Amino acid sequence: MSMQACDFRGDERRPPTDEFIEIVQRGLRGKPKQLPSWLFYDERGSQLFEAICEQPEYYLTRCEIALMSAHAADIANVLGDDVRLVEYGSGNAVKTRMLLEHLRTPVAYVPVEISAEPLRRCVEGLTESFPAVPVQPLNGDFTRALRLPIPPRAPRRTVLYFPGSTIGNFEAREAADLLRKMRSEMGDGGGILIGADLKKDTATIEAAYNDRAGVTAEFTLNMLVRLNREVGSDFDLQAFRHRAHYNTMAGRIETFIVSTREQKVRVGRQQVTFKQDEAMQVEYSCKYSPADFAHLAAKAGLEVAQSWNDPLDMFSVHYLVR
Ligand code: AVJ
Repeated sequence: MSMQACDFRGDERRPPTDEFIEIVQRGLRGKPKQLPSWLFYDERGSQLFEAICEQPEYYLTRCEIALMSAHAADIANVLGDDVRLVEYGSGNAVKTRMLLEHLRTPVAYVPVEISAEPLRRCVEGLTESFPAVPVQPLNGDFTRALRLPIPPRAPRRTVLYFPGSTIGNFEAREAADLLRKMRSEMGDGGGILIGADLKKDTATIEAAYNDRAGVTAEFTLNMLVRLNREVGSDFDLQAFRHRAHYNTMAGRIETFIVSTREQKVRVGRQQVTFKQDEAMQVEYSCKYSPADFAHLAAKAGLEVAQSWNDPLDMFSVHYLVR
């Protein structure tokens, strides 16, 4: 696996077939049409996401790793002794390893991952590198209430680690709901260590979601490949294209699949009509100033105890407490 592999890999992040078709059809009846972002992450999509992380324009992963290189020791100090580290999404490792290397006496590492195979690989890799740290994998959906395994000894605190700015994929309401759920899981003395991409100039952000090699475009259009295979649809891949633009007012990248002509598509037993240039919304990636993030945290009853930026001030990591 690549050095800059990523956090968000859920090829099983989908409901069983009937419900799957129903969700897709409902999204396509919406105005505007819409498809859920978890559709990205089938096996091919997860590979493409890893390739995105290696594109020169996609600064997020590189900068978060640079941030951890610069500050992991300080972060570990703030988290303190006897931490139980619960990660949302099983880390490929790079950033998690940097943290574990500096935590003095971790009680346990609990990767929460919906997809069994990446979870298994994570456990295997981490156990090999950190034989002294008990790994307690949890195969499940981190957006739902978690039942954390009983730790091998009493932790001083439970810290939920949510890197990658994946929080940015949730709309404001859902993001606050997810943080509120995390707040209850971490308990009274606990905390949340969370990555958040910073607001910056539009050109830099838009380039990250429109790489020259076209990997992000392929990642986006892979959704249609997946629908053709799994739902039984006949999207013509030549007649749709990727579009990602930064909405300055909302502070987020908005990704669309755009129909290049007027056309009809069969989706299951349904017939869906597209106008020329009609856009289907497929993903938001929110960007946060430090004040934005503090505001989001406050909505969930949390405060920012400390923040760190990478050396180029592109990406941030916040430590949230009650
Ligand atoms: C893994 C969700 C953080 O939003 O930047 C990358 C996913 N989408 N390029 C992001 C993504 C298009 C990524 N996250």
